[in-house]
Amino acid sequence: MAKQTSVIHASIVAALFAVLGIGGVVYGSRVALPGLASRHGAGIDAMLDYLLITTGVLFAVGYCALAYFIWTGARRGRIGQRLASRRTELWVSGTIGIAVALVAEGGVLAIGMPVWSEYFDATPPADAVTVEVLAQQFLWNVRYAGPDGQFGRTSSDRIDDVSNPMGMDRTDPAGRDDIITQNAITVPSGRAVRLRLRSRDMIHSFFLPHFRVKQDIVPGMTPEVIFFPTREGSFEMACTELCGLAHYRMRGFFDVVSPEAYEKWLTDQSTPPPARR
Ligand SMILES: [Cu+2]
Repeated sequence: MAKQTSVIHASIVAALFAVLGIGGVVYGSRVALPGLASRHGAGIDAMLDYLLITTGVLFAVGYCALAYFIWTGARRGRIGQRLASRRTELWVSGTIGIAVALVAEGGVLAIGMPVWSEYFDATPPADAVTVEVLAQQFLWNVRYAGPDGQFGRTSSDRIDDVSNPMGMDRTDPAGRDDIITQNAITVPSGRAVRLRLRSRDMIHSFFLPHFRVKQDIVPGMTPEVIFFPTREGSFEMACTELCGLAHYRMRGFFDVVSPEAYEKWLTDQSTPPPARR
């Protein structure tokens, strides 16, 4: 009788864990990622789906095997001999280990390498919109080249938090028409976006969840990312490297607008506001 009760208890606990595990996967697969808005992002999503499904299946198979051996092993009175030779044990576990690694790593390479080359190694199209992003505690400085298409010179010794956050060289004519904003990036739809990322003080990480764009920014390095937005809208931009107490304030917006709205936005930024009477 006592044995029956303990079997019932064990079954209830096992069922509870199974419900938690499966429920977690079902819930997580719905809330994990926000709606996709970039071309290369489809490949990243495919890779995540592949990993979730294959490792999920391997996990389930592994646990079923474990349950089977516990079930049959518990009924055995005593273990009198090895059930398999040492060689067979090595061979079986080695084969399973290599097969699992091939499924997981091989799949990641097969799906991931084309995405990697599209995202990091692609030559930007001639009409790509280039935007410079300079991270600092705790905001994003954003710069556009302006009508002349040339970024003005900058240097770190010219940086002044209030009057010159990006360290612009005011004597450089190329920089006169540069447009500077904070915590907001606007780009037109239908064109590739090329982001040149820099950091002023410490490691930040530029994150556009809808675009599957995430790039660490280490001071002294200028990583670039190229991606192609696939829909218009206003999307969240965040820092995803805990960079200090006010890290949470590094939240901004990445707006993809129609080409006409973008031209108007550029003109609005370039013309100084009318003087007040
Ligand atoms: Cu940060």
